[in-house]
Amino acid sequence: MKIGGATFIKSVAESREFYVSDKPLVAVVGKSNVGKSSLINMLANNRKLARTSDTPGRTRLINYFSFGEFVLADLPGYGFAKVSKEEKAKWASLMEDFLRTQDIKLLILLTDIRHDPTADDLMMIKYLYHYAIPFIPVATKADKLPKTRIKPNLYAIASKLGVGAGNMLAASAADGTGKEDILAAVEKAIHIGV
Ligand SMILES: Nc1nc2c(ncn2[C@@H]2O[C@H](COP(=O)(O)OP(=O)(O)O)[C@@H](O)[C@H]2O)c(=O)[nH]1
Ligand SMILES: [Mg+2]
Repeated sequence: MKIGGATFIKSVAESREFYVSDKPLVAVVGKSNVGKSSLINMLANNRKLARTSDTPGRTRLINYFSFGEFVLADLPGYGFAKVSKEEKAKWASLMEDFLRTQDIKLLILLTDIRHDPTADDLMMIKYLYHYAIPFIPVATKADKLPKTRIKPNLYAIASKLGVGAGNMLAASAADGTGKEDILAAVEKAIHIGV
């Protein structure tokens, strides 16, 4: 699938502001700083579309982007230690509402290929199975590993997430690894009826 000119739609902080459209919805989720916004920019061929940051935990909003054939939601990251209890509760209720009520055709679950999945990643997987949300696990920042470490790390992460090793994708926003595979998964998911 070719992406021609993705654009920002809006940011929302409340469930009642969720973006409604007749286009299929795809979402990206993962811990703060894992590379969600960078991955979105890679898919869009536009480094300036989603704001990326070296400081984790800045995005407390859902950012929606139009990718033409589909809408992509950049979900607020989890696992950032320095947020208040109130903020955590707000995040949890926003995420729960989103996962429970939005018709998500595909969710891209990002982890860092250099690290074991976190407790929050495992919790997210549980939610995804519970709400029967189609997802692909993607391990990003693959450019930070020597080539020989990519497959072993990918398989170790798959095993810890409890997903099929063959379904796990490696990605890198720095060198474009995984872009075609992710877009192919999106295309397949958005064309499966309803
Ligand atoms: N080397 C490398 N750095 C990355 C990659 N993806 C993200 N980063 C860096 O990781 C930091 C966090 O990225 P960002 O996309 O803002 O993460 P988010 O909080 O999940 O949206 C930024 O400094 C990015 O430049 C990648 O694939 N490779
Ligand atoms: Mg971000």
